Amino acid sequence: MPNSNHSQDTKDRYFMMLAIEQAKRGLYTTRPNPAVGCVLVKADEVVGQGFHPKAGQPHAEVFALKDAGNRAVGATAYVTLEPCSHTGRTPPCARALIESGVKRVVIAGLDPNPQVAGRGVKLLEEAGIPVTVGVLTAHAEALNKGFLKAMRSQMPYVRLKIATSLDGRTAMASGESKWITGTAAREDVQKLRAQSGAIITGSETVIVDNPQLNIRSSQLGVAPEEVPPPKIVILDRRGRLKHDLQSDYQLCRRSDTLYWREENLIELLKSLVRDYQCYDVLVEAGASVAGSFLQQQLVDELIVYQAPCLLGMQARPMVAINPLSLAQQLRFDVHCHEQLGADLKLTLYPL
Ligand code: AOF
Ligand code: ZN
Repeated sequence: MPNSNHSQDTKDRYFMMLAIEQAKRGLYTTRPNPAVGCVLVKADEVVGQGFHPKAGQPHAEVFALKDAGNRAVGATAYVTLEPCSHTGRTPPCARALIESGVKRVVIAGLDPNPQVAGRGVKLLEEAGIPVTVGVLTAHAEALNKGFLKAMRSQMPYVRLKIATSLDGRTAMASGESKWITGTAAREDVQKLRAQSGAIITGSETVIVDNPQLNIRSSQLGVAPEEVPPPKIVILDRRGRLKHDLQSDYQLCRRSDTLYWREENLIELLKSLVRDYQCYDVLVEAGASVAGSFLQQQLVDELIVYQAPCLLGMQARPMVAINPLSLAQQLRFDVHCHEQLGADLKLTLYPL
């Protein structure tokens, strides 16, 4: 807890960190809304806190104001996203803050939602409340990569997840693949799924693996049934999953399955944002789908779970790409590496 000797900047960062911790509590349940947290501080003490739990329910600021009661008067509000100015499913938070009597507002970053986009700050300033923008922006934005990218560019944030051996193999030639990575890595995949509005897979994966692609983890901090189920998209360009076959495969039986029969992946991604409000997209598929996404530069983040084993030359490779020379290689920046059980997790950004 900062004391009176600390500078205002240090205090602002500290309390914004607490607001970010609040926001994280909604990470798996707010879709398609962003995860947002709010902390109210008076005389260096937290007097109220809250987060946005679910689309349709009140926003973070409202919960924090309720928590603080009349202690909100004269407090500083720390919010991880610009308070909204629009009447959506709930009334505008900027108004609620003004009416509560807070004396200052600190926000991590502006809300690019065209319905807000600076108007929240404007409302507060017009009411005579000083606003500081830009405290721990990157930290706060890391929670809402999909929402932010979709609002800014109408394209989703695409994560490509691949589980491989040391020699980059994802299954034996027969298709056998359960399991190459251990339980800790597979639990981590549950978090990726729970963050995603849609999961894209290929018909080949459905036929060979019959995956469930469901959320069943007890490690999310919320019950799996609280997580809005991701839409399942099956790339089925050759129409191999005919209607009469559907009952044989678990994914095909899900009512929210979308079959995509076109070649155009960009159109699919745009449609997921525009028609389904899916802002975070996870690709879990075989080598050819993974290769298409990479080669068309549609991947924002590559996540590789690498098991310390060798599966050999006959086993299936991780991506079907065919660079003709070293100059055509696909390269990445290693953003993060960690060990999960016996396996490695690499988070990479395409260069
Ligand atoms: C805030 N605080 O905690 C969140 C905000 O449909 P609604 O009424 O829930 O509005 C959703 C939009 O509000 C969402 O797209 C984003 O722009 C903003 N989210 N704003 O002041 C919050 N979650
Ligand atoms: Zn709001």
